[in-house]
Amino acid sequence: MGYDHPTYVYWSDEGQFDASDVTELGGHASYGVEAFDLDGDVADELIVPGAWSDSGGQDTTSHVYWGSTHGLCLSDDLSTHAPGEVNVGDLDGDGYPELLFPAPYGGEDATIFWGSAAGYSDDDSSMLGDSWGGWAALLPVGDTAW
Ligand SMILES: [Ca+2]
Ligand SMILES: [Ca+2]
Repeated sequence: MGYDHPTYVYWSDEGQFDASDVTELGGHASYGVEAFDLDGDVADELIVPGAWSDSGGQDTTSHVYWGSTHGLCLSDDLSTHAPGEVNVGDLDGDGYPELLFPAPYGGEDATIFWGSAAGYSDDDSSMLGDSWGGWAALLPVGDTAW
């Protein structure tokens, strides 16, 4: 059984949905999808955590689909460990939110992707360094005052 199940966005038109007005996004049995305006341009981005790899393993790809007035653009693809969900918060106060993906199944590290004007990438990320730190990463970080 594969886990290559996409994520669907149904677009509304004045509060009405039409089943034919749908966008299929990459996804891996994702749940815990978040909409958040990461770059402050008013259009929300869609953060799609990878729940499982296609083969069911923990090495997953999570996606940030960038919002615009024309819909969703191509994604930043991030290497994660079956996070299933994401937390968003500006941990260093520079105005760019960080993405915190837990690693809830153990044996892997939770990952912080640092926000910047260039978006998000594996090259600008930090492991929390504790194989069970994934559970701690499930705490909300969006309204911290530190
Ligand atoms: Ca935005
Ligand atoms: Ca930041």
